[in-house]
Amino acid sequence: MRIAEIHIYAYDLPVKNGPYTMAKAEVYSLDTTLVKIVADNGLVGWGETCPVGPTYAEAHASGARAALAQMAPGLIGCECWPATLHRHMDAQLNGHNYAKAALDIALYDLLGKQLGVSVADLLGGAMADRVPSYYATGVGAPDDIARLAKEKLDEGYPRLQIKVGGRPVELDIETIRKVWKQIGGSGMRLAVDGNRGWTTRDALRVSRECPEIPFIMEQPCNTIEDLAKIRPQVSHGIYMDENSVDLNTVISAAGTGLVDGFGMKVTRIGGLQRMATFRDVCEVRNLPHTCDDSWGGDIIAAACVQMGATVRPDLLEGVWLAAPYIEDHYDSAHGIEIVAGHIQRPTEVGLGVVPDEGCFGSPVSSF
Ligand code: 0XW
Ligand code: MG
Repeated sequence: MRIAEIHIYAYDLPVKNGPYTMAKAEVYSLDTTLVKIVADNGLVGWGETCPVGPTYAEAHASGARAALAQMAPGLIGCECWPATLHRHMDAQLNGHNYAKAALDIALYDLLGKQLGVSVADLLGGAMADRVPSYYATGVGAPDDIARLAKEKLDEGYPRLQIKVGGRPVELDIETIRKVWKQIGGSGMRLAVDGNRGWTTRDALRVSRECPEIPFIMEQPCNTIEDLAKIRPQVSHGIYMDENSVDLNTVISAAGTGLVDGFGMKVTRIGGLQRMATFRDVCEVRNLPHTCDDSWGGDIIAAACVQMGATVRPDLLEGVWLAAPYIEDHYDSAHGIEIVAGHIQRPTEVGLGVVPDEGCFGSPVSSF
């Protein structure tokens, strides 16, 4: 089976009750990119990549489409195997993992359909058909976030991620304490995500002033050097998110014990093939991690759930989806939803979701 056609689509995903706020970003609507690969036997596979605005990661929506258009002509005729595709993509363009990921996901969807198995099977086999999710709040007033925390606990979420940073650190400390008052003792796990927004001074202060609250600090500061600086001085676990831009960085961070886990995005690491390697590296080092993407609709959601289902359950911190912030589904019959803080994995072949006919309008480019 070889790649015969590649079609690229752009689609807007408005944020329900927006904006969504993080330390360095406020987003109202996300510009997602969909990729359709048609094989020479007529089978179709879908992929997606959707940066959560231009300031979260080193990625932006029109950059994804430009990178895809750069690579696409050189991929026509490529055999439909993941490692082959990655070598062909790397021969066309250096870096740009988040764009390559859309093609990688589409290829896995195609391959699953061809072989009659789900993407989770292609990735090694599902450990579970229902995976845990976690709820991520925005940056907000301490009382509001504490109220939301209780609400999400009652809904059945096993984990909460609260956003901090980009404001006086005293407000972040107050938020952490008020949230813990609501969820402490319930079993709900807590991540405090700075999204690169704290100075090392802020991170040290938060850890010193909240020693009794067992949260993990996710990407508290901007750089790997900052993480290394605070590492020996904090009593809280540190997870790397935005800094883990590729497998090379992850292997160093895991290998040197710089971090205790990862917030990981399928598109940032370069797609499902790279994510499976990441999963295996983490398993060898007993490092917990999430299995998310930064944003996107049913296609990326299905990719994250299929992947998440293959992670050793005690290491899976959860599969985060943008679904609670999005109004519509691409696949009106099999759209991916979070119910009671968990997600049912589609068991149909490939990703298990198929966008409704004409959902994204005409392609912005076709090869
Ligand atoms: C909570 N997320 C998975 C969603 C937003 O894209 C940010 C991200 C994170 O953990 O940084
Ligand atoms: Mg994060």
